[in-house]
Amino acid sequence: MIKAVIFDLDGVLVTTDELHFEAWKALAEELGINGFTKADNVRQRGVSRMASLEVVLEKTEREFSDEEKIDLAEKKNDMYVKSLSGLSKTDVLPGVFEFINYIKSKGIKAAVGSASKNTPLILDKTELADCFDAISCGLDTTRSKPDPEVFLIAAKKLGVAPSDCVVVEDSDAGIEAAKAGGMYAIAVGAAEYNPKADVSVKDLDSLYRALCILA
Ligand code: B16
Ligand code: MG
Repeated sequence: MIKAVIFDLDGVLVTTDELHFEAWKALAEELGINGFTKADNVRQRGVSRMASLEVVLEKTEREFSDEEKIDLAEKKNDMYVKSLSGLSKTDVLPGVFEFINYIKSKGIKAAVGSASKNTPLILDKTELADCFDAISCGLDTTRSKPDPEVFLIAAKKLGVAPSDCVVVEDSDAGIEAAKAGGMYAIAVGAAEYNPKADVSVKDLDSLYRALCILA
């Protein structure tokens, strides 16, 4: 029986996926890489900041030391955090508040399971923080999706067995992580049609509307 829904953050709850793309593109351009595209950015979804940097660096012959890579990742994060300054409740994706209220009315718990170390800041700015019973993010983990760690920590914080959890994800790495953790997986957005997902929908708004018709 489903007792909890664990939501990914960027691209599922909030439009910050677009801001990640803009910041990585700006960093790529500073490095003389002009061909950084949305297709490259799809591969950065759900994976850690350092793994995302590698997707950018694949596009240049230049070699970087570990220290230089840390500096580059920090530079991108500074640009990204600056771009979050105007973030507000209006950046929450359609259907999110409604869907969370719906599951809560059924006694189902809600948690966040995100790779992002900026999760607390984003939840605060978008007024989503109080919606969740538990938060698990890049600040809690040592392994990045597709490892299930971030979702298993969320389940543990909720006190719910992994087999009673559903994960909502917009990345292939996240769908893989949910399944590796023994959870159900709902694919949305960029991960829609991922064959490993149990269910695929365009977004949470579509899912919420379908539930309302059936209710
Ligand atoms: P940060 P999610 C992920 O968030 C993003 O999808 C991914 O592109 C990013 O590299 C990762 O967070 C780390 O984010 O640099 O803010 O710590 O989709 O798992 O909510
Ligand atoms: Mg995501």
